Amino acid sequence: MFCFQCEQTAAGSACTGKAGVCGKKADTAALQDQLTSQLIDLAISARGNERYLTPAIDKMVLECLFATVTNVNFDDHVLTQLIDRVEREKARFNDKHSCQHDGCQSSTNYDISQLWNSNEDIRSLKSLILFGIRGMSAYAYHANVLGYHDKEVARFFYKALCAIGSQDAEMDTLLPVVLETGAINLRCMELLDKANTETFGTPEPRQVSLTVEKGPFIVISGHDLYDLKELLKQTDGTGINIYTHGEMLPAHSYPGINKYPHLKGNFGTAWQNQQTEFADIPAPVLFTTNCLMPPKPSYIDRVFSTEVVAYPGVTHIGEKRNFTPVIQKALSLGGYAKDMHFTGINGGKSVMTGFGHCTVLSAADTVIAAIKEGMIRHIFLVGGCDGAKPGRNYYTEFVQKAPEDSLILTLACGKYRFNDLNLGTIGGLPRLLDMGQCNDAYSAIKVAQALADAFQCSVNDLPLTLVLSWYEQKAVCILLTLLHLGIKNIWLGPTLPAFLSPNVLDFLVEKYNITPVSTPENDLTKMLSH
Ligand code: FSO
Ligand code: SF4
Repeated sequence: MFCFQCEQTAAGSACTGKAGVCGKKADTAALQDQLTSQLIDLAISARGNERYLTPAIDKMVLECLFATVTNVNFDDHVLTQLIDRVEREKARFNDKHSCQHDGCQSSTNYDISQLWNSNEDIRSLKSLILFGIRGMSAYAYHANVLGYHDKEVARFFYKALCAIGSQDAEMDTLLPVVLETGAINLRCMELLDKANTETFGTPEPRQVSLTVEKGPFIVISGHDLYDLKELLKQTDGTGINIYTHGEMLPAHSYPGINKYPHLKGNFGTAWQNQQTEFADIPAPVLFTTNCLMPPKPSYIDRVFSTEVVAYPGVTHIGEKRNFTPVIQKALSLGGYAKDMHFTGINGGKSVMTGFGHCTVLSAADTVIAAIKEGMIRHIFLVGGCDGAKPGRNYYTEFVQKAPEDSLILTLACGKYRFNDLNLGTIGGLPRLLDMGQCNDAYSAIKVAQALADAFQCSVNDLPLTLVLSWYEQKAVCILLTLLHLGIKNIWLGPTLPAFLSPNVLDFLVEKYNITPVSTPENDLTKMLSH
């Protein structure tokens, strides 16, 4: 196998043995490669005939890309079915609309291993595109589940797949597609923000308890708010309480979701701690998206999955979302006999969430006045993914050492390193503002743009520093969005992506001044001296 798409890749270079660090086996990796190759073939076949692409084909493409994101789908049977579906779709498409475009016929039957073995700069740029669209597919998928579609977003997946499959691509033809991936992802995050807020209301700040009350309960993880809403509806009046986990935490801030009184709190911390945190809870866990780690035998019978998440031996809940098996499991396990007062990793008993762009912008005058009066010296966006590497303590220390006259915005699962800390208030606002899930990077961008407008300067000239942590492919598409917007001076860690070749990295450093994180003390000194 060859896979280097995530931050935990073996030895910081690539997973190549019998299994990846994430637990993905070589056979599964081969099927994911085959699936990607098929998608590239389909996109090449469709070039010039896009008008014949149907919403059903678009949906299938999203599912297939999403199934290759890290920690989503480990099930060879499901991946084989997806490959068959793409194969059938491609054959049907070719039968009906054979492509006349120059070079198309010779380009079909693409083999992605050509990419892994190609020139390192071309491989690097094509990887940025491929991993970017894999991440973006998840956001488009969640928006689609809520009935929101965008033709431009849907079409771009084919364009990007064609670029990955092109035999004669050069750096200067691939770079614009890399940045276009960022531009389209911005549109896609905007679509998902609209889908979430129009469906569930505008997020509002909420204090979320980390206590699990006695009695039966279900833990729900991942990003899909629709799954949570359906689960809340189906458990209403059953005596079962619901707790969010990982990236589902910000769901507490949506009025259409927090209106259910049996949505009680949040259980556990970031995704990489699940194998210990789930080992002995008397309750089932439902995974709606990444990040699923291979469940241990001690609890695999309590794990359930929905949508594109799959793992051999884990019960999958179908598209109709009949959660009866999860509900029955919760009732049979019965939950704790007494209230359990869990804490975050720093000992806090609750966490705050819900500072989306509407809430923060409604306080924009306060923030602007506080910056002008010198009460807020600097704003840090400390956002992104968590992961298992010890170097990620950087982010906890960074937040602890950031000066008291700084405001800290955060989003995605990296916040579990520090979201239970009490950092006090500044200008009447909590110093630590959780803007939501990784896709709520859209909120952070809106806030940064509003501040830049207010100060009549560019985002790069604001007293704002982005300190990002990455793990998987959604972080890649978000990073590309920031580059598309021309945002410079991003600090990135805990290590740089293995798929950046030295030349591509040089380009990013030169053009955008992307800097790897070092130590919180050193970095803070440099950040505050600008
Ligand atoms: Fe991924 Fe990162 Fe959203 Fe986490 S981008 S790893 S579970 O922050 O959150 O999906
Ligand atoms: Fe390795 Fe990450 Fe690929 Fe898993 S997803 S095989 S850990 S690079």
